[in-house]
Amino acid sequence: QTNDVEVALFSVPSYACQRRTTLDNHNTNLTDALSLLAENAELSDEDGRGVAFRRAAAVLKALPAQVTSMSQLRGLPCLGEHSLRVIKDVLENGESSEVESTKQSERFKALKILTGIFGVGAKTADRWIREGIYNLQQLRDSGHALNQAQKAGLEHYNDLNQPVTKAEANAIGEIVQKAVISVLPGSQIALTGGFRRGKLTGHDVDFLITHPEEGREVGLMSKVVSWLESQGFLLYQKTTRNSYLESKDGPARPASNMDRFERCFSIFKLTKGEEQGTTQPEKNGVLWRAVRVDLVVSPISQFAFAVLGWTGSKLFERELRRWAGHEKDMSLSSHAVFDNKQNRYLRATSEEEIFAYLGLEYIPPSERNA
Ligand code: DGT
Ligand code: MG
Repeated sequence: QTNDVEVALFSVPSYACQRRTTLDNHNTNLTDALSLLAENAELSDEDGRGVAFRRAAAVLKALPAQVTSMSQLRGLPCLGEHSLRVIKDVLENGESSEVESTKQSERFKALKILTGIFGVGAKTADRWIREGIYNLQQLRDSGHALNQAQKAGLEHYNDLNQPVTKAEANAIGEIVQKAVISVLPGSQIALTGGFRRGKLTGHDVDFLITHPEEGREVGLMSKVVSWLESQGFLLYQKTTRNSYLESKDGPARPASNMDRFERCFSIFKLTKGEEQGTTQPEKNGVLWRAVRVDLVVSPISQFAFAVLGWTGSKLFERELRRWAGHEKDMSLSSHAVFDNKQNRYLRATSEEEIFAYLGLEYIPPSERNA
């Protein structure tokens, strides 16, 4: 007889876009810990560390079973010294001391509260914290001048920090659908973001809008927004103009990973009961709630790239672009893919074609939850 326990070794490819990652995560104890450290790094302007923790968490999300011992991790990619230390702590002690101390730190708590305000990013939150502002009341009392987005964010703080359900996303989808066909018959919408990946809740609802005839989508956003406003559906909106046409450096090389589609950041006023299947009683007699909604308009010629780019997850997108650049000498964006070797753009009308160009097995949205 032997006391050797057979330890299953997992094998995982190193880019998240080479893996199938469903929502069925067998290692939430570990991925929650690593995700919290990633979030803390991102909120502290340490993006490199943030990505390292995100990559480590994503590897664990892709495993077919729960990890119970460090020896099972041998040979897995993306697990750096720091991530391994956190994992070891959780496996051996049930929790990570670094995660627990981060969670309890006044700075982290304040960053979470302040960036929970729509329109407030890590930089602004950090500046306020250095002035001694740690919560909403201190912010209100400080007399700081807030921009329109932040005012709306503060006003609807509780609603916007309550997860959006799939039923609510569907209800908003029907409203957006009605808006687009009212202002331009034949227009089409696609639900993107986390809900397209099968998530049951989200922090917002993301839609892509297009029209099957190239060029007809020009001017569409302002008409859709006006329609929604006239019907009383918008509590706040800010539309940013597409700068793609004016850009000199080409669609595959945006200044950052922000793309150049015409985009509307909005806060919807969703009447309760408008979503199907809710049994929720109205609270305090309030008959509606605020929901963050992002609208993006894409010309049909770029639609497949836009759908791929807006479906996420964020890490999956980042890994797709890294794969394209490092492994295929191509530049991928939400507009196009440029083949540096052939010195030309490659056309695509479906996500499947884009994966094929990149030499990747097709991964459906429900398996992009890296
Ligand atoms: P959520 O909303 O927190 O439940 O999760 P997601 O996955 O829907 O994340 P979200 O809404 O922040 O973004 C949806 C996807 O769209 C995300 O995976 C990456 C992409 N995305 C977000 N903002 C931009 C942007 O400015 N440009 C491009 N190209 N993509 C973006
Ligand atoms: Mg989303």
